[in-house]
Amino acid sequence: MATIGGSTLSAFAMNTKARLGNNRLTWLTVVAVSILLKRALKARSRTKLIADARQVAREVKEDLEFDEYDIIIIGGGTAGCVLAARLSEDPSLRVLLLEAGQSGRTLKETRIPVAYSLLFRTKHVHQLYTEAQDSANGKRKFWPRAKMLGGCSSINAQMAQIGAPADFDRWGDIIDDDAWKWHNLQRYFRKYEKYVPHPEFPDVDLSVKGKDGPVEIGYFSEVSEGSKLFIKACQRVGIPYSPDFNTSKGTLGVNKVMTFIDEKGTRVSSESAYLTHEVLARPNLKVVVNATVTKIITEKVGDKVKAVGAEFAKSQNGTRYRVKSRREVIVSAGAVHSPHILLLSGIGPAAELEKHNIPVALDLPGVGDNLVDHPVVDLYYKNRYKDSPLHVKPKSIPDVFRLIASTLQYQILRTGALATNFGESAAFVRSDDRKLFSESDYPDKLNDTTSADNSPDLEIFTTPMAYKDHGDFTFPMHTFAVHAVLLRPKSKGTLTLRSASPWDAPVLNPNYLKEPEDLQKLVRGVRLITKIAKEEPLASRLDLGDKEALLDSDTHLKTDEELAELIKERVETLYHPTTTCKMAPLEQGGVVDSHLRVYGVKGLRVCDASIFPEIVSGHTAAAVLASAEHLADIIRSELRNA
Ligand SMILES: Cc1cc2nc3c(=O)[nH]c(=O)nc-3n(C[C@H](O)[C@H](O)[C@H](O)COP(=O)(O)OP(=O)(O)OC[C@H]3O[C@@H](n4cnc5c(N)ncnc54)[C@H](O)[C@@H]3O)c2cc1C
Ligand SMILES: *[C@@H]1O[C@H](CO)[C@@H](O)[C@H](O)[C@H]1NC(C)=O
Ligand SMILES: *[C@@H]1O[C@H](CO)[C@@H](O)[C@H](O)[C@H]1NC(C)=O
Ligand SMILES: *[C@@H]1O[C@H](CO)[C@@H](O)[C@H](O)[C@H]1NC(C)=O
Ligand SMILES: CC(=O)N[C@H]1CO[C@H](CO)[C@@H](O)[C@@H]1O
Repeated sequence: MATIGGSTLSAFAMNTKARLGNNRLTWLTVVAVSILLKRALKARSRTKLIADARQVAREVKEDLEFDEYDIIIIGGGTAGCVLAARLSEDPSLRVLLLEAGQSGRTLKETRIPVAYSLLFRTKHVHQLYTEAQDSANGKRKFWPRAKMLGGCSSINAQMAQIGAPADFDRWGDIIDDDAWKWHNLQRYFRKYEKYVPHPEFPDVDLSVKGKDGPVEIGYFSEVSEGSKLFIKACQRVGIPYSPDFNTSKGTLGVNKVMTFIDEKGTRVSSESAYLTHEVLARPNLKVVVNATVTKIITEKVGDKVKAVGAEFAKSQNGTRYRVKSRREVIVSAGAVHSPHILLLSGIGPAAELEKHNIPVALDLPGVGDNLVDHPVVDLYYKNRYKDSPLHVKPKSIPDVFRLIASTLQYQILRTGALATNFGESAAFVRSDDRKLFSESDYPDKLNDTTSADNSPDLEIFTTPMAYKDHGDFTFPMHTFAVHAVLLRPKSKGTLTLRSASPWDAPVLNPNYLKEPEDLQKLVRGVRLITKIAKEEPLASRLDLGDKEALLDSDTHLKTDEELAELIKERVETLYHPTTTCKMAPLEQGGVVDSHLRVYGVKGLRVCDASIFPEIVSGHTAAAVLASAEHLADIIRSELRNA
């Protein structure tokens, strides 16, 4: 196991070494950095996690009875950890959590805010790709999804932004249940949250923040000078300062983003927040790692289908184990894997299942439909002051010394290059804001896809340096990057089976930019970036005189048609797929009802980003955490009233 201990150097050090070659000085620095980080993080291995399946389950053989639990949770990700912790608060419920990967918090790349992208190409992350995107120059896009406890909350950019309040009012309208509307749902954001005040941000209204939830959030990440100046430049182009993106008045405005980072400068994942020593010590909770669920077991009861358990294995040809559920199975495997598991279990569009010879347990057309994601386009600028954290991926001996200095700074002060979450400042705007996009420049009236007049459809955010290929390509010079995100895309896609094997990734097609108006809105977003970049005080930090081809120094001179070409070429995922098991009425393609019960199957629910009735106009982790807190309450009250 890749613990932070002993002689095991993690991928962090290995990556560094791979880049530097094999000389003795390099080795010494790598060892030094590793030891420092080990001391800095004091991570302990999770002794209570169960890796030996025989402790909790029986092999699939005809003559065996199977181990029984009240509730089986599939996937120990962002939602799964919340559900496991909250449901096991009731000592009479026997809860089993099955997670495909290992512990996330024992990997130091998940603890150090800046380091997460180093995990993307490792065994701790599902290496997924979309189909070729017809409307985006035919490219396939890399879609990393975490395979570890905490799920994507262990590898995300830690931006703690909820979405707009009206997004949730729309959820409530779609499923016709006020419990999902903002005025009710906000209590679950408060429930998971522990906002820790920061002296530099006195304007946050503490009365509307959670105080004693398990998930610490605040302003404890490092912010580069460029990201600070971006906030000022945005105000000069007409984007108001927002003291706190939470507001019931809407989320429009610009500021530094709050982060899922604690006072000690370490990432807060749903594993680190919810699967504490105390929780793992509960006799009624079993958390199994290295357990990939291959299907949900269903039975026909009269004319009803009932979920009665799950099958899992460690690897493709490993022993299959089976467990039984007395009450229910909750699928929390994320927006990619939850619909995948339902399809593998015969729950989904009948024609799709028959194509792969999977016996149809229930024809449910919505499974895998409505796949939607936030597309993002990056613009790259020169950093004139050469103070970007380029050395976190060292390419020279001086870089190595800078990395050691940053490591010491992180260890002692919890600040510096290692403490940035990368997504530092953000502006939330509307593509129909006439102050930003004048009628003479943009006469077209685009369809409004926002959730309300004060909700955004574009986000512009900054990173302290530029990258491509999800961090695989670092620029050879000091840079600063600004990114445009389409928050309410009209384009939707599908998730279907590649084969009947649980070990083959599903076919993913988000149909990026398929709807022409999505592209038009992104053109406005990119145009806005070019204006902000030319505005003081940011402009003098960026060297627009450098005509290096990798940079966007001249992008402001491009026509809208040229910007559209740039967008089609560069568009990538912001890693936010949702809505593949949509909470909506059955006749509108819904998969789950307002209690997240799968239509037509007893004892089966889904809870994670796949149930979003619509994608939120912000970052997705917060809404996943709140949905899981909400479901835990729903289940407990059902049990009380049973
Ligand atoms: C790189 C990246 C950056 C992001 N940045 C941000 C950000 O800054 N802010 C933000 O709010 N959101 C961000 N997001 C998105 C956000 O993290 C996700 O939307 C959210 O965490 C999803 O939660 P989930 O519970 O739906 O799924 P996940 O957290 O992905 O959990 C799914 C879990 O199920 C497990 N699993 C899958 N299949 C099986 C199986 N067959 N058997 C057993 N277990 C299985 C997986 O291993 C995983 O642990 C980012 C995501 C990524 C990947
Ligand atoms: C899980 O499996 C991997 C790969 O087979 C192995 O390296 C690791 O030690 C296992 N995890 C645990 C907690 O046993
Ligand atoms: C599992 O077995 C199949 C054939 O039975 C083989 O093709 C495959 O490579 C094996 N997979 C692994 C991971 O060993
Ligand atoms: C708005 O949506 C309608 C219906 O989907 C479509 O016909 C129209 O072309 C869209 N308008 C723009 C400007 O894209
Ligand atoms: C819904 C909510 O929490 N809104 C509050 C967010 O913070 C601002 C102050 O910054 C308050 O005015 C809102 O009421």
